[in-house]
Amino acid sequence: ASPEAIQNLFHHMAMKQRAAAKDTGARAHGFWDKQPVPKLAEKPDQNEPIETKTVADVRATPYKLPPGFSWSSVDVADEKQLGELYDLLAKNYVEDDDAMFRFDYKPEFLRWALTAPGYYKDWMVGVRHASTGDLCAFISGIPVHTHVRGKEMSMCEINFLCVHKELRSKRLAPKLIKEVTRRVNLRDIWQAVYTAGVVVPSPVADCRYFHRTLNARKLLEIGFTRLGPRMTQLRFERLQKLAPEPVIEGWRPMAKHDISAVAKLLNAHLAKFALHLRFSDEEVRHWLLPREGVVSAYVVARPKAAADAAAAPEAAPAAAAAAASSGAGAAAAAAPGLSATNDKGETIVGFASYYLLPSTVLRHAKHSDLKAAYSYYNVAGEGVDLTRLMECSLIAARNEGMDVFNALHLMQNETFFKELKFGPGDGTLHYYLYNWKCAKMKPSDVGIVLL
Ligand code: MYA
Repeated sequence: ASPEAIQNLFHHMAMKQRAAAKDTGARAHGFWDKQPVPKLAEKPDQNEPIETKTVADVRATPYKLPPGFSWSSVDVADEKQLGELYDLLAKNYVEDDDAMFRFDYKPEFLRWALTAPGYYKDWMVGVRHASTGDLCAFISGIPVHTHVRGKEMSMCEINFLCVHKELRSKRLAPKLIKEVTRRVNLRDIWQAVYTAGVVVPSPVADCRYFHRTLNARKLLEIGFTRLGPRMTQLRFERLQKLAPEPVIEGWRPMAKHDISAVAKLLNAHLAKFALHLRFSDEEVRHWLLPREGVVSAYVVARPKAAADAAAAPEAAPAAAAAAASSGAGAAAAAAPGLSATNDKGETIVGFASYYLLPSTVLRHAKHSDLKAAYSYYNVAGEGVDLTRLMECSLIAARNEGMDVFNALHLMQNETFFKELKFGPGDGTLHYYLYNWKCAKMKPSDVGIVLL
């Protein structure tokens, strides 16, 4: 059967999608209309900031909160405060439209997501009830190096905007956004990148979620997936079967001695996309070295002698030189054969990673969680086929007990969806830039995956 024929209805949950009503620009946005972001109807073709200010222009004191609330930077290195943040998000963060699932970012995951190299405590903006001290709202920023259509900038990556359910629709979210903006601006940073399921002015790209079933029975039981017409559970399970172990020779978990090779490979690869981050070795160590239950990462390593034999004599130096540089030109030149040597002299020709983010299954008699792996960064280098690389990731995620593997329709992901039996979800994730105006991008121009 073709993937279309087996197309089961994906009831998802690209969860960042609440109230994604069609927004054509007609709706008034009391807050966003006054922010330095492009209007919804605009079709910009520049590549520049919308407003330019200096630190001296920035308000020195925090914005005023309604009576009874106070600002409180959340110290995620402190177990107690990390636990408070976990509780707020576990009960109040993103749900799907039908309130069947809610993201369950675990404390270890939150610590990883928020203690990025060079992070600032004051960019972890919390709001507490003054009387009880309870954390009731949050937004975070972390520093990143971002490239937008050839311009590199220090930016802030915004995530985890959350207001307690009892405090919704009171315009607390704009307060949080303004306060985090102020704190970011005080460090002389004027742009931000963020994603959301809702449409506000104005997405730079729109990326659909795709899903690959790993545990068919469970996904059917919890209502994440429904069988299409003429499909039985048995047939569905059979169609989703994967090999017992990864199928690429040299596939193994990424280790410390791979960090600099992975950084070279990844930066050379990402330079192909109009929107991407640049990773230092320290950032690769933080974001991509495997952490149990948080992020999994694998390399395809060739022993030194085998790598020499496999590479065409004249191609090897060019590929190595290109991989050693992260410039855009280098990536283009290196496209057919990226590789980099690790600290043990092995040649790294492939890299794959996914993060582990469960959701709580709400009001279900049998199941309490949905274990999901999310495709993160992947590079198919010299002699490695991206589809086979991703097949290995699916197998590894299934072997780690995941129920589903999710991937956005960005970078080159579309090329493997069909063969690997991913199906489209019903959610779209919108990418945004704050205080930047540039031409809208296709999903395949996007090279950033946020957590
Ligand atoms: S996306 C995840 C967002 N979180 C959730 O969906 C969790 C569940 N929901 C909630 O906790 C609340 O509903 C939230 C809104 C907190 C989302 N992105 O206070 P309100 C606008 C941008 O009365 P509430 C993520 O984390 C809305 O259009 N704007 O609403 C990335 C309206 O403005 P306008 C949003 O429901 C976040 C106003 O807020 C979003 O009580 C990136 C209503 O405020 C949204 N997801 O609370 C944030 N949701 O009238 C931007 C609502 O104009 C960062 N709104 O339409 C910008 C860069 C800042 C740094 C810049 C540095 C240079």
